[in-house]
Amino acid sequence: MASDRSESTGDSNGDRRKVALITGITGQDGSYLTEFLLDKGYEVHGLIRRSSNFNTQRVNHIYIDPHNVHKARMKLHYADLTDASSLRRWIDTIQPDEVYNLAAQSHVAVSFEIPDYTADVVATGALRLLEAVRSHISATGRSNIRYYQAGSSEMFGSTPPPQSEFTPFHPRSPYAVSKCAAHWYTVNYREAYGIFACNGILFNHESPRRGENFVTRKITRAVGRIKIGLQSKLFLGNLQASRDWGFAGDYVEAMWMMLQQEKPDDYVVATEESHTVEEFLEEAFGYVGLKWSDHVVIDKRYFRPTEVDNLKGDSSKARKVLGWKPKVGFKQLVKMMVDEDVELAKREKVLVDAVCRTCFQLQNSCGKVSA
Ligand code: NDP
Ligand code: GDR
Repeated sequence: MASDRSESTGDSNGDRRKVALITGITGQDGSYLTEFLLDKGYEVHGLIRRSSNFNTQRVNHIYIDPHNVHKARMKLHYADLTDASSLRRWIDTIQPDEVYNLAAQSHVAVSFEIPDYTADVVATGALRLLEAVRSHISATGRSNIRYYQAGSSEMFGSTPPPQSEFTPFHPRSPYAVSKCAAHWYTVNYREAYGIFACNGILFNHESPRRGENFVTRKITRAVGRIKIGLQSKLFLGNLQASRDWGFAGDYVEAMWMMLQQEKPDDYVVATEESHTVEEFLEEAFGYVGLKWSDHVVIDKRYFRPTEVDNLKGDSSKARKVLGWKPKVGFKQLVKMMVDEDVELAKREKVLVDAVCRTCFQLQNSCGKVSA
């Protein structure tokens, strides 16, 4: 399945292609980052974990059969952040220039249900990957390898906004505590071994590819289905939490920019604008002419044992040093997600109608037989 480094064909002028290794390639950010790096001419290797169903839906559209060696620049390999040997093996085989650690059990509420597993993947998983990079450098002398750690605004937790690189962490969930550990492992490997390792402290970023159990996508999926008549109610938890929501496509560019600097460092990436969940509801339902209060039902099940009330980033360092800024604003983001989810609901409706028609015909023919 894997190609080794000697197969990296390089571009037409003979320069060797840059090689990136991405954990979490099947997730929202992994898919956007892969598109971004392929556009830049990289060869991209993604680590995927085994699942009983295919989990590559977000990257299927860019996948080319690896037997087509001249065209296939994205390659997938089985590994897991809980399996240190698989991480070291792929780093040795692929010999990447850049490693992006995006894999995580990334759902905050779920982390209260499976804290031990969350810590194993998010905290110790990052340590395993850093250690694989360190031992690979030590064995090969390839010291120019660069590492990106997907940090989160959840690390700030209950510390009031605006949150910047100087804001103290006060994590409020097993997920956030684990991300803090991963953050400090990254800093430690940079200081102890001189590894080019960066922490991106990214605020919430969304897209039509967002997992369906995160609040923005849960809302836009419901808006689409309610509009098309497939659903009437939407069950939610705390509507007063405030988040700094940006577009995932913009944020993966910041990840790459961090690894192109002369020196490794940590950066906050945010839109610097914050909205409550209720404001998101207002915007999303309002956009298709619906009233959110006619459909939303509060369900205690979705409240968390400890909540993060208010996140709003100060990304002035990223804007100044990296030259990064977001291109998609709040209203545009909501519109983009609702538009896609209305289309998705329409396609669902066609299927539902077809199934209903078949059932109706079957019932009729069964009726005739039994009559
Ligand atoms: P997703 O939940 O969409 O994707 C997570 C990815 O991690 C998936 O590819 C998943 O695989 C993979 N994964 C999960 N467990 C393991 C494991 N044990 N071994 C290997 N791979 C695993 O997350 P996002 O794309 O939204 O986020 C990317 C990263 O950025 C995450 O680390 C997240 O915590 C962090 N982050 C995200 C923010 C956001 O707003 N989106 C903000 C700040 C940080 P599978 O597809 O099989 O489930
Ligand atoms: P978050 O995102 O916890 O910020 O983590 P999520 O969309 O899950 O929650 C945002 C806020 O909405 C409130 N909420 C609900 N949340 C969900 N999921 N489902 C509901 O029904 C619901 N009702 C209200 C939550 O309480 C919360 O306040 C995301 C993840 O991508 C992390 O991996 C990432 O690190 C952070 O963003 C930055």
